[in-house]
This record gives sequence, structure tokens and C-alpha cells, in this order.
Amino acid sequence: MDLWWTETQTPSLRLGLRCSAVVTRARSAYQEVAVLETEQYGRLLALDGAVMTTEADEFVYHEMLVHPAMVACARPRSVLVVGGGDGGAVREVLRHPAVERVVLAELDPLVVDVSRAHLPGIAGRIGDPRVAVCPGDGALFLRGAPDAAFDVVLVDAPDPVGPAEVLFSGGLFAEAARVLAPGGVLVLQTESPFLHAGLIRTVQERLAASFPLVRLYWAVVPTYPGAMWTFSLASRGADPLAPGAPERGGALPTRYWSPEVHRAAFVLPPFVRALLSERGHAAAEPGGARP
Ligand code: SPD
Repeated sequence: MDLWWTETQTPSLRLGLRCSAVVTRARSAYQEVAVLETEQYGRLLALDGAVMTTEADEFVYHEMLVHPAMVACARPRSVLVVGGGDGGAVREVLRHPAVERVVLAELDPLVVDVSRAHLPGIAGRIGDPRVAVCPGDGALFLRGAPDAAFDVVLVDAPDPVGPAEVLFSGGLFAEAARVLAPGGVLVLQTESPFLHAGLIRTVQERLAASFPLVRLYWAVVPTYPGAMWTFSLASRGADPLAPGAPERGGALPTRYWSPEVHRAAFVLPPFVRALLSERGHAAAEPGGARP
């Protein structure tokens, strides 16, 4: 049997992984949720044909989504994860000893159920008593949350298409600013500078409308389109690059994030720095990137 899973990342770019099995494949009210056993990267979670995570490289994405915000915030007790139904972000949040409460606002309960059943190394901490799973629209959840309710908000979104588009909007960032406590920090994933330059710039501009401090950083996630992946961080002043901030996470049992990698991640190659100030980049994106 020669079984391949293929993601069409742009009309001109595909990722192909040979699989030994389809572990599960089901349709929810929102999307097709699948877990496949790949030969190269272990189990893979896909939503509507797009890789969300794989066992081999998930640690890069989840550590880099979570730890920069958690160490920028002096005492992260209350954390909101929007999306992130696979539980990888929750697992990393719970590594921080100050954490008392994590709310996981995932749109699709099937993502949580499938991840808990088939990706225990990623989803295994969702059952922690400090975690409350709140199925439903993350944007609506934010709108209903009280002022200053969270120290850290993490938007672990899929690609910005369909229902996920709102997670990259100025309205959502304004709500996030409202629900963050003083000293709080927002981080969201913002795709690849090779394929989504316009999106990155737009998100940074939208964040700047609600937050005085906005930063971009990056990591390498081999199974994501473009591989070089960015994250946008915003706060009212809590700075991930403040002296001593990365050292707050010095004892974390991580495989990618470290205080040194943290500092390096905020150093942007010139082409990424340039895209933040250029106009008309979106139209020039090669191959017609999906978002
Ligand atoms: N192109 C894939 C982007 C997916 C980003 N979110 C992944 C969620 C993993 N917890």
C-alpha cells in the first residue's frame, strides 16, 4: 500500500507525507478532523486538509507560542487559550508554576475529543483540574469575558480562512486588550513570511491600534507552509525582551525554547523587517498563498 497525505498549501505548493494508517477521520459541524500516522513525522492532526500539528515538530510551535508571553508577564496566573483544541498550548502553559486557571476556548469539541483519544502526548494535560474547556466561538467568548480577567491570552488559530478569520481582526485585538489585566500579554500565530507577508504586516498594524508594545518573532516549524513561522506579541508594556524576562523560564523542561532562543527569536532577518514597512506586499505574495 502506498498511502500519501497531501496538503495543497498554495495553488503551486504541496506538502506530501507517506502514511501507514488513517487513525481517524470524522466530520464535525465545522470541519473534517483527521489523524494520520505518517512515516516521517509521527501522528498528524489535520483540519479540512491542513496540518495543525505533528508529533515530531509540535513542540517547536507550542513552546514558541506559549513561553515568550508567559515569561514576559511577571506573574501569569490566569490564561486564556483561544483555539488550540489539540491541547499543546495548554500543556506548555501548565509548565509555569504560577498558573492557577486555564480556559480553553475551542470552537470545535471534536478537535478536543480526537486529540485526547489519539494524541495523548499533546493533549494529555487538558484534564488537569486547573483547565476549563469552553467549547464555542473564541471571539464570542472574549466579548463576554470581564475586563482584566486574564494575564495572558494565546490565540492558537488555524489559518485565517473561514471562521478563523475573525481571530486575526482588529476587533478581536481590542477585546483582548480589554480582558487582559495590567501587565498582561497577547500572542497569536501569524503564519509564514514567505507566503503571508501581507497578513503579518496587517496583524502588526491592527495590534498597534490597541497596544503600545507590539513585537514579531519566529521559529521553524517544518510541516507548516513556508516552514519559517511567525508569532505576534502585544502588551501595554510587559516586554519579552526586558532584562531578566526570559530567565523567568530558565528551569522549564523545554526542547526548543530557551532564554537564548527566546532572545534570538525576536531578531528579524532583513527581509522580514522590510515586510513590516512595505506597502502592497499582499498582492505580491508568490503562488497565491491560501490565507
Ligand atoms: N498552517 C497551519 C497553521 C496552524 C496553526 N495552528 C496550529 C494549532 C496547533 N495547536
